[in-house]
Amino acid sequence: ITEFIFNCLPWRYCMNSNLQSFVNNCAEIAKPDKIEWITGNGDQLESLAKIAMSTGEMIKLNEELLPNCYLHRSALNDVARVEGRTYICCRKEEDAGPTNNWMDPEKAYSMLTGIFDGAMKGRTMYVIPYSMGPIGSPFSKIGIEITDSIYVVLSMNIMTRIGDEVVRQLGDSNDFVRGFHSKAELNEENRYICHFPEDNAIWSVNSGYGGNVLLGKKCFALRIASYQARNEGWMAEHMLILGITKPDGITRYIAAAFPSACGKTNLAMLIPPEGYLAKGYKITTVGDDIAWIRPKDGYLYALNPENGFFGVAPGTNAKSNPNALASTRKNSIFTNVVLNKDNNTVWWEGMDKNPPVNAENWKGEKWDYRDGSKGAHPNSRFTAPAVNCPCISPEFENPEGVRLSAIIFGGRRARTAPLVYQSFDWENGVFVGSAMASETTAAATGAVGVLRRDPMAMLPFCGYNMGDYFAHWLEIGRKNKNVPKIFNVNWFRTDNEGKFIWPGFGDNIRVLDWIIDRCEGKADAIETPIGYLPRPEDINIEGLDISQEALREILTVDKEMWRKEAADIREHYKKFGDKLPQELATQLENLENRHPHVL
Ligand code: GTP
Ligand code: SPV
Ligand code: MN
Repeated sequence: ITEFIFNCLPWRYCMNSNLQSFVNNCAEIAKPDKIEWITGNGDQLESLAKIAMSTGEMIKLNEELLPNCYLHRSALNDVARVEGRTYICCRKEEDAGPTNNWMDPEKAYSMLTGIFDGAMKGRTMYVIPYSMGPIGSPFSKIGIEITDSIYVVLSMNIMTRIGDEVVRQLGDSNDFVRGFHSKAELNEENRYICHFPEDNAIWSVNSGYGGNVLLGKKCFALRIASYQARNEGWMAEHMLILGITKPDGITRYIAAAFPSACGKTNLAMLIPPEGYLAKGYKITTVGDDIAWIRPKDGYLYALNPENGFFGVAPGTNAKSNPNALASTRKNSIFTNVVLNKDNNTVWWEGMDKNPPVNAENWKGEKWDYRDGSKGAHPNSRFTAPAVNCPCISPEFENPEGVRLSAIIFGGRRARTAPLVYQSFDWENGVFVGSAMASETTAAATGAVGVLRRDPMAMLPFCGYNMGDYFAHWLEIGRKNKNVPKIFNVNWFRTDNEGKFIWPGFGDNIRVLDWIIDRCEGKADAIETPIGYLPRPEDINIEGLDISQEALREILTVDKEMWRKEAADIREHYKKFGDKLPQELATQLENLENRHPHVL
């Protein structure tokens, strides 16, 4: 009987008046024909998938080869995050800071209400209760996403924990993030991704694409959560979390912040090369994109708030990332990849050397790879449940998170940044993170390959003034005695022909190995103006096809380049004005002063 009561909508309305008025308000504005509560029940999700198949929103794939998998194609003008149309709407413009688009909340609500007005006419409005983090964990937080997209419902089911259990957990609390999404007409001109950190609210309209519409991900778990985290004394970061087990059988945990499409999923699921496997090394995945980090007893503990992976498809293959590929073999959704018409499976560039002959490209057009065009969109993605991942960590569901030994920053830099270096201390590490730069990728609309400063890989995701965010990082270090050591890596140094010098992928464990040894005082390093670097002989290259010379090259700190780099950081820092913490200004001066003497 309780089950029966629970499954009827009015009961849920009654149970929480805050929820009730939120849902009613959204319905009044968007005017859907129907409201459907997402219970998380398998039959309900299946029937939604059927509807999506009948409208062409989802294409069912080969049930034997890819059980319960679907292909989705987004609108042609809607294939990535839109940073230019993403806003932080807080009362004071200064609180959004120099790196965010800002809009006055009143103005934003009134403009958006106009765009949302009647946007769901003729459609069903779905109400998705979801939890970021294991349901009931003291670290977890609850969101409600309202949407008119079945793709969003099915994707949220993979990416988060959804349904009745979340509503039970919420009880009569008002502590939930209000997400209001409508694909509306998918009109680019009226596309807005607006965040109201002071109201715990997100309004997203006229997009149907991943990071713009799966509101638990970047919108909540980074932009809103970073704001909450600062107020509550923790951190929400764009970081993978991995466990590295060494031959001694002990697992250490590392979190790493790389900008979008710069290698988080790949590093999180790394398979060590033969020699390392034989010695007993193992990598386990706690998370591939987002880390919620809390101080406890002077240490930092990291939890992955997500329940699945929204990973970059191109380049994922049985050699580069077999764990990611395996994760996508059932209960997954593919977006904007190639459809193999012969066997109703999917393909993307870099999957294997046999592109399908009878195929449709990401746009759904007949596609012949021999004409030289790309079949999958460069930002095509898979949405796969974390439980599918062969190397998922036994700590994945640990409600307390895992204790971090190291934090790594990194980016795509053809030159300048060496393969790896260790910061002198936490403060210097915060400086390194604040000055991070990386070449842009297809994960966001706009030019690709342009070098830009992307502090802590959070440039598009920090929900408040980035100067205050730096100060928050510094404070975490001051207040906690046993914070992780901070490192910087760059897998993307190129030679004169533009080829990557470092083999990357599984071989990145050679660098992680040095990092852990440094944390434990077991590895040597040389002091340079930018931090501690390994000598070439400190990196194990056994079984690797790289010359000592090449290794030496990617482990050098070039004086001229770093002089330019320091000048560029000074420029970058200017935009923060008096919000730039004094400690970081001093760090920059120290770098400039160390140069003429040491190099
Ligand atoms: P988001 O999901 O957008 O946050 O991306 P991500 O940081 O998880 O990046 P991902 O691991 O999906 O990698 C993106 C691209 O970088 C893919 O095309 C990979 O093939 C490439 N890549 C990842 N690791 C390496 C590496 O070690 N070396 C090189 N050369 N390329 C890499
Ligand atoms: C990223 O761009 O960093 C992603 C993909 O992880 S999205 O969810 O679209 O933000
Ligand atoms: Mn990401």
